[in-house]
Amino acid sequence: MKIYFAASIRGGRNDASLYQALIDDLKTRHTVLTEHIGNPNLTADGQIQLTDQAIRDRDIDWLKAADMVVAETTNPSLGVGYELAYAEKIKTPVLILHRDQVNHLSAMINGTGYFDKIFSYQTVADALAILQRELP
Ligand code: 6IA
Repeated sequence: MKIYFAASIRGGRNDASLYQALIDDLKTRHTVLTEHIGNPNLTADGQIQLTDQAIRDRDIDWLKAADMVVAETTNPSLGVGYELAYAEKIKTPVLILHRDQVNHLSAMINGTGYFDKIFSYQTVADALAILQRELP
């Protein structure tokens, strides 16, 4: 399955190593179109070769090509919110991983009936178990 992994970039990179662990696990069974999201060298204020428009257009092309979106939403991100709404609009299935003990998921995501696979977790091991169960 082709997976679009979405997580915070300019929203903050505190969880970058967590994203990398989730992507590494998904890659053992699936194709991850956006594996750069876990790259520790990708910083919120880093230098980029692409314009913001090119980044947005390339990401939307990948989103349209994906069979599934997996989003880690604990660190709030406007980009991830946009991608989730886009996935809803084009009816791509979505799985959301969120650490409720860190903060509450936006009502705009939690309150959208389309997002029916929202999993609260605490540890990386919990998140990996969810991915292995839901996306074998
Ligand atoms: O608003 P955010 O930046 O937190 O949005 C993050 C989401 O938007 C991710 O799920 C990505 O799919 C997408 N996104 C945002 N920025 C980029 C990017 N480069 N490259 C790829 N996807 C992106 C930004 C360059 C960086 C040095 C600031």
